[in-house]
Amino acid sequence: MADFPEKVLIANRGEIAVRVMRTCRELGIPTVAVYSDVDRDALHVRHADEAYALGGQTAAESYLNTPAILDAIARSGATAVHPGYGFFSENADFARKVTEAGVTWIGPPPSAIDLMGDKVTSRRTATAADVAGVPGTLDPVTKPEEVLAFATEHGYPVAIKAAFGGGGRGMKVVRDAASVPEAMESAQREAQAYFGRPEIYVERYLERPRHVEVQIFCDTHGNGVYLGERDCSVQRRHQKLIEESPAPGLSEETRRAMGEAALKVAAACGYVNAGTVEFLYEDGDFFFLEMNTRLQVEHCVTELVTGLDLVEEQLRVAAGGKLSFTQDSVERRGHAIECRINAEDPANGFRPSPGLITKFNRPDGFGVRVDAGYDAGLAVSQYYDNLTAKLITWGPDREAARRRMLRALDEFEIEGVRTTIPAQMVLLAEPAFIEGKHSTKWLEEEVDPALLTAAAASAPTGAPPAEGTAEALIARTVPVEVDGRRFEVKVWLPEAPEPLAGGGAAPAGARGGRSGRPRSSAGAGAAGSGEVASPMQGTIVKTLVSVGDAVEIGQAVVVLEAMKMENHINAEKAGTVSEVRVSPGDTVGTGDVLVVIT
Ligand code: MV4
Repeated sequence: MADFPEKVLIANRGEIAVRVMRTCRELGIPTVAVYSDVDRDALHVRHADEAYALGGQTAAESYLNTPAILDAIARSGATAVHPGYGFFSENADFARKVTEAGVTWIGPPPSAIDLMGDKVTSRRTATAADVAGVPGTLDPVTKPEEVLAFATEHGYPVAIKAAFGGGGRGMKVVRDAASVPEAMESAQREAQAYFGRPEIYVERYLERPRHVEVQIFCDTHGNGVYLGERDCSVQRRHQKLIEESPAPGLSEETRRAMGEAALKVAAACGYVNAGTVEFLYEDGDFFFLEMNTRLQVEHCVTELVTGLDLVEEQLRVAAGGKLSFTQDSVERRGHAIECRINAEDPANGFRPSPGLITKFNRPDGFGVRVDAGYDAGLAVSQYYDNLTAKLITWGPDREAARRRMLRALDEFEIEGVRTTIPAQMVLLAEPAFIEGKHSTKWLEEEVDPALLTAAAASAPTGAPPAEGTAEALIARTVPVEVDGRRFEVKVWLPEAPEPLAGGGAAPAGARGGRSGRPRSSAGAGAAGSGEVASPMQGTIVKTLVSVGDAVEIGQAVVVLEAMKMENHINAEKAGTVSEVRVSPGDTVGTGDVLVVIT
């Protein structure tokens, strides 16, 4: 058996396609790119030895076009397919089609993808393997009495979740018995609307959990190894912004227990290749959440800490080889942090900021890695996700990696699109992050949104300030303290603000903070407006209200898809829906009125 596949087709785009090609090149393996019409000049096409057009613009027309990709595999003579993450990476049917064509799938067995892709079967699999999820029901609940009985036993708050859902959508937190019936009904309604199945189940609700996940690797010879954990608690709307390894404050004992639990889950689903087992971690306890059956975006922090090339290992294992390391030989050294540099505007609720990149100067230097999917002269399209690059720093300890990240973020110059960089610089300098005390609630509920707005509004973009940012802005130099050292930072603030540092001014664009804050802050949708306008160009996925419905402030009324992200567009005032002007499938532009509330 050969050590590695002979020729690899990468069924993906952007930074992950480039990343896989780099390892292939180092190993002398020829690579094949596929690309959509929009991606004719994309970076991943330039890095490949050969490239095949898929046609189309949208993901469905291109990177999710099974016949076109199978055709490119056949025409190129590729002997293996790497799916990257997203797109087909967790699609068992596609994996089967590749295998049936006599081509190696660089990923887990389709049966493991199926088992772990379903929340109910994955929870059952973990439980059977003696790995506990958050205490909860394994079977769906239908009557309020079942939830009440559970709450009596375990206490409030409890979480009601969609059985066939994911990503936290449709999750309801219930804090007292009186709220149970209504919360159940609403959870069932949302589960039906989002996932087409109304089944719900109940769990104890953890107030401030951290998201800690374990990287595992299994070969076809029965070897399984865990490669340490990553803390991915800095996220908003389930989009991670900063990841790191090791997780701050985790004891060696917990790390080992979590690693062993992750391997039990992997063994229980017959896992092969790279995978990630996610846990919620709170007060020293950890609970199984789900398993991701792919190489993840944040795999790089594990690479920097272990010194192992996970893609090389994927290629080796896919070719039938044995893992090149054992549990005892894995060494972890120092600390790594990753920032996802997204084309998003932190001053406007992190809304997508597609467009032409006019300047792209990457940071450099010791301990700095950039995995970019774009360069100057390339456009970030609304059709794909908005990750432009990953910036990863390594240091001998967390503080060194953190300072290096701040330095590297400061060096990174991107113009033409707005990016998450200013927000990440603010977050990395926040005391809660420095002390490692942050949780999954931190960014959305505890960080002062005015800090993010002000920092982002001051960032150079080479583009005019986005519509809907705070109106009358004036330049101002404010002191910011980082590790007890003062820096003067130039920011744009609304006229007559309070001082920024400490208390934090609240520019006009930033509303009361907290997770439920309205997202549509475009000019037209002034505070309390009954006209719910689209904050961006996109496609209507669902309407969540009908004429005559009563709505509350902050209640989602429409689901809009833009750049592969689903965005909930919320009501800015309470009232009754008098018009719903859109239906699923409609394309809307920025400022279009979607729903009218009177
Ligand atoms: C929870 C929870 C607290 N308690 N379940 C959100 C995504 C979904 N896969 C699971 N999620 C959560 N489930 C209980 N019983 C808090 C979250 C949660 C979360 C989890 C992981 C990463 C980020 C999160 C952000 C908000 C809420």
